[in-house]
Amino acid sequence: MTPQNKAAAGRRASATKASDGSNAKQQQLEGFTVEHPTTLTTNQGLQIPDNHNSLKAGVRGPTLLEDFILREKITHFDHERIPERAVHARGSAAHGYFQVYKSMSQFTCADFLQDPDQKTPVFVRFSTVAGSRGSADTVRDVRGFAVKFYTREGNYDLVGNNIPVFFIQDAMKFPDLIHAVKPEPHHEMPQAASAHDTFWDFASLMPESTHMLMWAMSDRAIPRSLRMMEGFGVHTFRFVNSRGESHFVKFHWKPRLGIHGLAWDEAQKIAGKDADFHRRDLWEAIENGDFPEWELGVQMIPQDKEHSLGFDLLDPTKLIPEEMVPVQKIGKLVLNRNPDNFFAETEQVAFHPGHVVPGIDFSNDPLLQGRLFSYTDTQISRLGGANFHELPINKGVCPFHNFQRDGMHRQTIARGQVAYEPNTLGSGTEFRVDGGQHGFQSFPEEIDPPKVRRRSLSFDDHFTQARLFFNSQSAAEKEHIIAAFRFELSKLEVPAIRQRMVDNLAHVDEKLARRVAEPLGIGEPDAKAAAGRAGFRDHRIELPIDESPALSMADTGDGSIRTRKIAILVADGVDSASLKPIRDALEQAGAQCKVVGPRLGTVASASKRQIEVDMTFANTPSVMFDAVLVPAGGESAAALAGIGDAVHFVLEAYKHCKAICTVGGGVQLLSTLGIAADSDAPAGVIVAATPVTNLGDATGATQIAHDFIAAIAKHRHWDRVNIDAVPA
Ligand code: HDE
Repeated sequence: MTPQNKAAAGRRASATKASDGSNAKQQQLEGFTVEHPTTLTTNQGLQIPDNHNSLKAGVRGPTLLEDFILREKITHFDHERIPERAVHARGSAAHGYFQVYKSMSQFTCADFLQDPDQKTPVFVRFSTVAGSRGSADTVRDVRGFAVKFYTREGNYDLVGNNIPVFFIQDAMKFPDLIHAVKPEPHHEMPQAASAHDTFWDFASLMPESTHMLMWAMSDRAIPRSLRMMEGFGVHTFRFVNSRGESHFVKFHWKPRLGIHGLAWDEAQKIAGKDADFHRRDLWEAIENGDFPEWELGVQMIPQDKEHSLGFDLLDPTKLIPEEMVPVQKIGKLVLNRNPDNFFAETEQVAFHPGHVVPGIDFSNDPLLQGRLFSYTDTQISRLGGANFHELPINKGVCPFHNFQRDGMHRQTIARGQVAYEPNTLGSGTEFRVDGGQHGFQSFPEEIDPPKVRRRSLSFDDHFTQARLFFNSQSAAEKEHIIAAFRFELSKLEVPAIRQRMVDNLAHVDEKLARRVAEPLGIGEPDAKAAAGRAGFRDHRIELPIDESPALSMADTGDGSIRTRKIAILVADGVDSASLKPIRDALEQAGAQCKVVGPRLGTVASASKRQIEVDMTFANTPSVMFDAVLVPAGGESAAALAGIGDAVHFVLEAYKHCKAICTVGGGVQLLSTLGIAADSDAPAGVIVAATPVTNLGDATGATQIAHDFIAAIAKHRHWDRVNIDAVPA
C-alpha cells in the first residue's frame, strides 16, 4: 500500500467506527471504492499481458483493428471528459458532519434538526462561479457554498453562496447575467473575471444588481481561505413544524476562524503562483487535522410577520439585517475527510435546491422558484442521464424506491412484474398513494391571484441596502471597495459603461461614486441621468438602522492563529538560539512555520548549527504566507538584503499589510528597505532590536512571540499608510 493509500485507509477505518450516525455515508461509499491493482485487466476482467505495445502486423507493421485491448483503452480515454458545470465549474469539496445543538422541533420537523446526539453526514462543495474547471482559485468572484446533508429522511441540499444576496430578482434574467459575466463569446476572454465590458454593460443596465455589486467588490469576493468565509442560503426558505406552522427562515454559515480576505494585488499574484491556492489550503487543513468548522445560524420570521420588515423577504437582492432579526446559532458543521477521488465525488456530486426534507419548504422568491427547475435539468445534461441520483456520491443513505425506471446507466435492479401505481400485483394487496398524511407535505399557502408576467412593486428599492452595506464597512473596507470598482471599470473599453455605472453608484453614496469616477477618465457621476434610465427603481424603504456591524469582516473570528502560515527568512549566519523559542511559540499557537532560504538543504547558523530550509525565495513568494519573521543574525540579515527575491518578499508582505517581525540584526533589513524600524514602526510590524544574547533567554523571546502572535491574529493591518508607494 502506498503511504497515501495507507493514510486514506486509516481515515476510513476511524470514520467507520463512529456510532453517532456520522459514518452512514462513508460506510455506503466503502462499497464502491477500489484500491490500486497489482495486475491489469480489461474492463471485462481479462488479464492484460503487455500494457506497452499494441497488436501489429509484424513489429514494424500497422496496428490491427482486431486489438480490442487497445481499442477498449483508447475508447475509454476518448470519453473521459464530461461537460463542466455551466456555472460553478471550479470547485473543491470535503466530507464531514452536521450536528444540531438542541432540538428545533418548535420550528421544524426536519429529522436532522431534532437530536443533538445525532451527527448527519455531509458533503460540502465550494466553488467560484464564472471560471472554467481549471481556472484560478483566487479570482474576484462570488463563492458557492453547497452542502449536501445525507439525512435519514433523504438528501437535503442547502445550495448557497458566500454572499447573502444575488444580482437579479427573477430567474428569467439568469442566463443573461451569466452570458454577460462569462468570457465574451467572440474571443472567449477574459477567463474567470468580471472586469470586462459585457459584465458591466449588463450590470449597469440592471440597477437591481447594485447591492450584490457592493459585496462582489468587497474583500468577500477574494477570500483568504474557503475556511474563512461565511455561507448563506440567500433566499428565504420556510421551516414547518409537525403542527404545520410555518416560519420564514434565512440560513447562515458562520466560520469559526472569522471572515478574512486577501489583498487584491496578492489575489492576482496567487492566481499565477498557485492557481490551486484555496483547494490546497482546504485539503492540507483537513490532512493536518485542522478540521474547518462553521456554525449554522438561522433568522426566523413567523408566517404572520411576513410583511413586517419594510422590504420584501421574497426579494433575493435583500438581506435581513442581523440587528433587525438576530441570527440564532443552531448547530455546527465540521469537515473532517478529504474525498478519495476528485471526479467520482467532487465532480459528480449533484446539488439541487429542490432536494428538501419534511420540515423545510420554499418561499415564493422568483429566483428560487426558477432554480427549482434548473438543477435537475442541468445534471441530466452534465452527468449523462436521469439516473445521476444513483451515483455513489449522490445516493441517499436512507432507502429510496419508486416506479421510475430505466434510462442511461441504470444501476438498480428492480425485481418484479410491477412498475406502476396503483397496483394489486406488486405487494399482494392493493397499493395506492394519494392524499396521504405522511412524507413531505407542501406548506398549504393560500394563493388565488391572476396570472401575471410582472414584478411586485415591493421589489422596487435597489439602493437602500447597498447603502446600508457600504455604511457598515470599516474605513479600510470602504477603500477596498472603491479600489475594486476602479480596477474593474478601468478595464472597460467603452467609457459610456463606466459612466453609467458611476451614475448608478451616486444613488448608493455620492462620495463613493465620485471617488470611483476620479481616475476613470469620465465625467462626474450623474444621479439624475441614472434615474432617467429604463429599469431604474428607487421606491425607498425605510430601515430602522443606518449601519449593520454584522456586515463588516473586521474583527471577526476567534482570535486564534491556528493554520496561519509564517515564513521564516534565513541565510547563513542566522541566530538559531533566538529563533527557536519564537518558532516554538508560533507552532504551539497552531501556526505553520516554513523556513525560506536562498537554497534547499540547510543554512549554517551563527553558532554553526545546520537549519533545515523548506522552500527557496525562487520557488515560494510572500503571497503564500500570512506573516514574515526575520530572525536575529547580522550576517544573515546582510545576506538577505543582497538577495532581490528576499527583499521583494519582505516589501511585498509589508505592502499586503501582513504582520512582520524582525529581531536583532533582522531589524536592519527593515531600515534598509525604508520601513520605520524604531518606536514609529507601522501597525503590525514588530521590531525587537534587543541584543541577540538577551533574546536567547525565554522571557525576551516570549514577549516578542506574544506581540507577533497578536499581530498575526488581526489577520491584516489594512490601515498601514502609504503602501501604494511600496515598490512590490
Ligand atoms: Fe445556481 N446553478 N443558479 N445559484 N448554483 C448551478 O447547477 C441556477 C443561484 C449555486 O457545487 C448549476 O449543478 C439558476 C443562486 C451553487 O455543484 C445550474 C439560478 C445561488 C452551485 C444553476 C441560479 C446559486 C450552483 C450549474 C437563478 C445562491 C454549485 C451546475 C434562477 C443561493 C453547486 C449545477 C455545486 C450551480 C442554475 C442562482 C448557488 C446551472 C437557473 C441565487 C453553489 O443548474
